[in-house]
Amino acid sequence: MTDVLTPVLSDIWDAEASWTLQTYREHGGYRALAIANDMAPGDIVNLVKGSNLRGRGGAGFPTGLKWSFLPPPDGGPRYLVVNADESEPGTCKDIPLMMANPHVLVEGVAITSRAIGCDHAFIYLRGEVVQVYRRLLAAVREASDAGLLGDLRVTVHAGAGAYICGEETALLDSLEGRRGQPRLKPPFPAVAGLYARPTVVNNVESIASVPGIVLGGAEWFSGLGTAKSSGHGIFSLSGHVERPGQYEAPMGITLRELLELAGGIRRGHRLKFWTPGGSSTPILTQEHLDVPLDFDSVAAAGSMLGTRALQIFDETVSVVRAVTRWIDFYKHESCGKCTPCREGTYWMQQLMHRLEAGQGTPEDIQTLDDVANNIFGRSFCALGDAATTPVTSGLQHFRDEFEAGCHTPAWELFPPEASALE
Ligand code: L3W
Ligand code: SF4
Repeated sequence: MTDVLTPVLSDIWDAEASWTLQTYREHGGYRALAIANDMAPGDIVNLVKGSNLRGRGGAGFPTGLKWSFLPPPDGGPRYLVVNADESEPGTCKDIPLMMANPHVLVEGVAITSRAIGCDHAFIYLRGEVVQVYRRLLAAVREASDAGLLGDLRVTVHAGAGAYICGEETALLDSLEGRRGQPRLKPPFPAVAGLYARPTVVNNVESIASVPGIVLGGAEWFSGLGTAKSSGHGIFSLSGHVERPGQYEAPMGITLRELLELAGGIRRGHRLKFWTPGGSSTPILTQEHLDVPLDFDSVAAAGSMLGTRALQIFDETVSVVRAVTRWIDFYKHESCGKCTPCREGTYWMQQLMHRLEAGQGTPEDIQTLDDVANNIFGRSFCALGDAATTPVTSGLQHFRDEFEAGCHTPAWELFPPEASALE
């Protein structure tokens, strides 16, 4: 089964001092940059376009296409901003990647900056992960001192820990020193981004995939995975599995295969529900074990691939309790800019807490469904839509547990000690 793994981004994670320039270079690091430095910028863009790399931050937008949306150079600045604000519940791929091998990201930043003609790149990191901040700063300094970055300036910026700052335009506002709230799109950042200048915003894993594409070629990368979801990706498994962690594998691998790698569901238990890409992606169940984890197949199964954050829950977990915790999160993280999300997440939270306590009514379930459906499609940014998915997908697959919440508290139906993670 281990031959399914494709360690490209994670190839040196187990090496001693894997985060240092020396170790990275011993494993071929910065060879891709040397190749890219001899290429015309347009050829690098075409290479990434030809690889069919799709954004690894959740939306899956084609990376090379995004780069090609930048208007022609006009003599003014243009920026690369790496979205390292990893905050989606269950998502734990970018932070381990930056901790274990920050240089692959720095090399990707240098290549991408050359491709898009930028001389100042930013890495926007969530503020809580201070150890990653230090590691990135050290890696940028090492690369710069070794003369690898030329005239490129790389700024590592630590945010203040708001989920909304992972939304690309809120991130840009935050980077400019304002309160992080989404901007109206269009104009997209490619046209008017940081300081209203053309800006490419890409996820950490997308940019870190670029050196491998330069070395392996577009054909190699597009030959991995599926026709419409090329390459390899990091799948993070958490929750009730024997060996939670990050597994790098071709796109299109199934949860059944990943569970085999991760030692299966914890002993003596069985799969109840899971998320393919964090709490923003509708939950799936046992019947979806063989759905290929690529953008289209997961969408056809009624969910989204998202960030490949596979949160695994066994039969001891109350769906009502899990949904309540997620709604608490979205209510807390709603930036408050638009009414459907600001007010709707508050109402969903009230209703979920009533149901969790066994004090709900059948009308509450109807109201919950109505509120979710009135947030969806009427919110200013994707957070509002995302907040509804735990509720609507929970009701779709486990309505009986919501109905039970009209008379029995979740902690009686599912005693907390049975569902504890060891
Ligand atoms: C120029 C056009 N650029 C689209 C660009 C756009 C953006 C990218 C994708 O949300 C999802 C969300 C979360 N000209 C363009 C254009 N672009 N049309 O393409 O855009 P979009 O709007 O499809 O998505 P988004 O706003 O980036 C991301 C979901 O991911 N998600 C969240 C994950 C959270 C993390 C984290 O914590 N790190 O990633 C999980 O599922 O719900 O649907 O760059 O500018 N005509
Ligand atoms: Fe803010 Fe929520 Fe509206 Fe997005 S949907 S702008 S997070 S209030």
